Amino acid sequence: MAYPEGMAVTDDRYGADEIQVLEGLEPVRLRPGMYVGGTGQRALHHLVWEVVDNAVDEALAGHCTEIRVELDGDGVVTVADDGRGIPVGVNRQTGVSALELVFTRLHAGGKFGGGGYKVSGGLHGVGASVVNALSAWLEVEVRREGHLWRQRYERGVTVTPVEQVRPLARDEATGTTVRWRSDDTIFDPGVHLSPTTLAARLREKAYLVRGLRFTLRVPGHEEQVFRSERGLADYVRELNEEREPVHPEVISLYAPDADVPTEVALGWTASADERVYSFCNVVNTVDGGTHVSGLRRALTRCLNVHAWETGRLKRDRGESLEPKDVFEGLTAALSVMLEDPKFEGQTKGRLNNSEAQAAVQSVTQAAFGEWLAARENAAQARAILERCLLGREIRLAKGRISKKLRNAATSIFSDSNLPGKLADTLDNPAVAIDDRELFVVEGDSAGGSAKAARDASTQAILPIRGKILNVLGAKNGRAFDNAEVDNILVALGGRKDAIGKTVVATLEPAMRRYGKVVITADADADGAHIANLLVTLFHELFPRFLSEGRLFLARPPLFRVALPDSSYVYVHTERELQATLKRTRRTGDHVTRFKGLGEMNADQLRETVFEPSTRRLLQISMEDAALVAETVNLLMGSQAGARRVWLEDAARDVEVEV
Ligand code: TSJ
Repeated sequence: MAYPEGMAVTDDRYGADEIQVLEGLEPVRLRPGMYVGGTGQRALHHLVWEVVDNAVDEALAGHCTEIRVELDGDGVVTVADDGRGIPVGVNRQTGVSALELVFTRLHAGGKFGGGGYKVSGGLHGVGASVVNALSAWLEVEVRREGHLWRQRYERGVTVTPVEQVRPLARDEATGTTVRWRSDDTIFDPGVHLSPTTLAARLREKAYLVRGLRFTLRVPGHEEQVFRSERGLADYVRELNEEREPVHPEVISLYAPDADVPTEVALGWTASADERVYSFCNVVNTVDGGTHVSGLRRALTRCLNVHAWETGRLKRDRGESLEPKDVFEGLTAALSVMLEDPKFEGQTKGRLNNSEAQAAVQSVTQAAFGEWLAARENAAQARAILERCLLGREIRLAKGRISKKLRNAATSIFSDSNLPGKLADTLDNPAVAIDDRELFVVEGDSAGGSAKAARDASTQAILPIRGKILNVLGAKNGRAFDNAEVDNILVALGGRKDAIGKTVVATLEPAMRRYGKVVITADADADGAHIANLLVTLFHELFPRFLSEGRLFLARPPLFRVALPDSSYVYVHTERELQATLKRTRRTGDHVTRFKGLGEMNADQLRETVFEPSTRRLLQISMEDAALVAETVNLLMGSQAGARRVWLEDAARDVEVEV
């Protein structure tokens, strides 16, 4: 093994005995991945956290109030604290300064001397020596025992002894400062420390160690300070800033003096997801673990007891909340301190100490139980319980729906419940659902000729009579009291489910009976009104179907112009008619005007509405439908106004694929 200049140090204290120490760090340089998880950007940040976490440990031991992190823009990092200073005394066994051992021996961090750390962070526990090993150079300064002490290393090798630099000034505080430049022969080219990543992690650490002040200095940026007085409660408040809280105050449970010091902060929101942030010894346990299980059990238990005691759930009827109900919409932060943390999993992100579960569970159960029962929290406790009960209702409703869907799946092909008026597609399993079209046709008479004009293998007709219900005017779930609305739902393959008094329609993609719906109404004001109401219905009840671009509006022509060769062209607007007459040199005598679909014969209907190669359809986008629904809503009750709403304003013409 070739050692650099460091070996040439002539001081007697750095003789042959120390080869052992120097050899100690060579494995780190040979296999950095094993110690810092690689040689990329993450690994580079890892060095900073390794050093910062040592200073955090000093704060947790109660001896440090501030940690400063500074980048000089040239790859040099400085981390400084105002703790007691790393001990500099010579270790009896080795004859080497404790300070030097910290930086030159693997796993030496925090384990030496008496009265070391009660708990130790550094998830990976590799210590400062790993940072030293992977640095081109590293300098440490200690202010302690009345003096400033200094030592320098290069590539992990000691190059100066522990020097007494000068006495401390009278008002000069004790502390440790470490400055280093990572070795770019080890790290990937171009990797650098990210100020935003550093800031985010320092902010997080500030929440985890109440009162500890972090400052971050980066060239070209103002100094950032992170400090929290109320710990995780501040964190949860920040995390929930964009959400709708269910109760005004974040709940803070704090047991710093428990056997397993524990802190919990809880904030329920109206959001559907759960966010649980967990930490052990100030290190994020991204995959949770035993401490999170303890929290789950305790919160579920407490809220069940509260629900039973307040009579909101009946215990004797077996009614209870599940953890899922309780955690829906919850933002929780949980921090525990363990003397001997066991981190498991691929990325060491899961805590595995069984004592952590018992401890968190008992601390949380006692403190949260008391909080829920306290008179001054009655209103908030009620709001939280109602949120959990809603979670339960949703869970039960989902269960009922999927059970019904499972049951329905076997009977779907029997068609026995389909609307009597539906002229369905032929029962040919070779025709895919996506290739099937449902034409919702206004009026029974038009329905009759439509039946003759369609291609029965792919096209179904559902005639609806007169005006359909404006679903926006219907109370919760009452839309399906309307037979036409109900027919549309059932024909499409949808289901109705009651959640309490509310009827919910579901149109599961797997249960669909058609891939497209074509609204077929006359090209007049009444037809437009019906089309508007149908589009509104889809917007309100089947938004997914709509958003997938499956809803269309048939555009039957208003005129037909006969040409000299006995062929003809269909024309859709007054303006188009004028242009066509001019272009074909025909007159009004050659024009047929259609007053409605009912006036067309089957051939004309086939050509203008059903035949994919000749028909005109408008695809209704979500935006179009939203606009229509909004307008319908605006004009609700004002029939005269509603008649003037012409869907054409909102819809856009598209080429429709065959
Ligand atoms: F990571 C590190 F080693 F480089 C490092 C350690 C970096 C920084 C910025 C700070 C520290 C550090 C270590 N700050 N404070 C301490 N404290 C001790 O090492 C210490 C001090 C006193 C006693 C004692 O028992 O008197 C024990 C210890 C472990």
